[in-house]
Amino acid sequence: MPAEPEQRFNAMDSAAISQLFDQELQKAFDSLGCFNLAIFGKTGSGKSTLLNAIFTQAIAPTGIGEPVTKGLNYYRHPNGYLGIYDSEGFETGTSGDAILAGLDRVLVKSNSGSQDKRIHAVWYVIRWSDRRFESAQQAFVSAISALGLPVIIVMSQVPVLQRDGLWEIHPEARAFAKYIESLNLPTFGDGEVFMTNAIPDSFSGTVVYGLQELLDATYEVVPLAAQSALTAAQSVDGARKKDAAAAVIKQATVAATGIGAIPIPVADAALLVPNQVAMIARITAIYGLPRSRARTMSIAGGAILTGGATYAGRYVATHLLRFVPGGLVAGSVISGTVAASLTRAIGSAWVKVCEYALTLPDSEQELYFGGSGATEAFTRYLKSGK
Ligand SMILES: Nc1nc2c(ncn2[C@@H]2O[C@H](COP(=O)(O)OP(=O)(O)OP(=O)(O)O)[C@@H](O)[C@H]2O)c(=O)[nH]1
Ligand SMILES: [Mg+2]
Repeated sequence: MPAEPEQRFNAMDSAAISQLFDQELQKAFDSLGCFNLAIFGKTGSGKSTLLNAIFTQAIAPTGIGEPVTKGLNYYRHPNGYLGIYDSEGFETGTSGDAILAGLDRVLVKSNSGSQDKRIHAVWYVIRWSDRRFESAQQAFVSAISALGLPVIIVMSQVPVLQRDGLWEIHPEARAFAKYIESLNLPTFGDGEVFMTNAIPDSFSGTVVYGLQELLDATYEVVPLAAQSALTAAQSVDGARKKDAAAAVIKQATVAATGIGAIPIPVADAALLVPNQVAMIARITAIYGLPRSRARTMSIAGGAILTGGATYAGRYVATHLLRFVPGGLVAGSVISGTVAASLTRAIGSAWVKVCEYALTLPDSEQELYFGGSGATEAFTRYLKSGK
């Protein structure tokens, strides 16, 4: 009797689980949709650097961009959830006019069907050390707003120190931001300027600053439908990913309760597996882990779920049956509860695996999921969570 869950589970082998995981991961990425950001600012203002600091994996800085108009390219992240309209080497004036015309065409197209390239937010980047915000730049910002696009003004490369736990922003950067704000441009927060520094500098002691605030402002202008994609794409706000993952786990837990309510004497781990596979695929997508590595992910996912389900079977066999010896009805009621708590445990353990993977450089992520690292960590988290 105690061996039964494992035997039933074996009917769905690791290869089948891997395949299912592949499909579910694809589905999970697809259902996130795409968040599209347009980023403008003079050449060297720090646009690419800012993008790299805020989003999970770098968008290729050169090459594969799709030209929208002269000076404006569209890049789609390989995971599909992030699109960037980048105005590389952009200056105002003639090229500004060309870009506005290009933007207008993008808007017309996305209003007439092609939703997945719709622009959700615009960042206009001003390098603080330029100390100038020309009238042509102001006119450009106003013109984008007039197209109906939400613009957020970002000041980049701002020197910020941290002394005794307090932020110290370069007073001249502050003064420059105040000046820009006094123009009351028709942008987010009535011309509010978001001061940022995207990379730390050990020589001057400058620290990373303002990325969370910029991201929060961006969430405020982005429609609900594109927020899940933004949550997956960004790497600054771990709490947003955690919340989104918690919602997925909750859904899967409810589903597991239903599956477990079928009057069988022992919670059948194999019956829970498809639901759990879908759950970990959706969590994986929320963490923005590379779809390009879906194959290794899929193998890891198979191994992990085999481990998780076997563990689940053993848990049921050794713990549950001791308390409810044989009782069909009582057993089925409890098996629903157990199915739910096992699913929750698997989801929470997988969140920890993803959180850790996100701290690794891209090349090591591959090793982590391809080797035994993720499987071992998952089993460890699963055991410690119980
Ligand atoms: N210290 C510091 N340096 C930065 C920051 N942002 C950009 N830089 C530096 O400024 C230079 C230009 O940054 P990019 O991100 O390439 O600028 P860009 O706006 O993408 O320029 P184009 O692609 O030519 O339009 C690089 O050498 C960066 O390392 C920042 O926040 N802090
Ligand atoms: Mg660039």
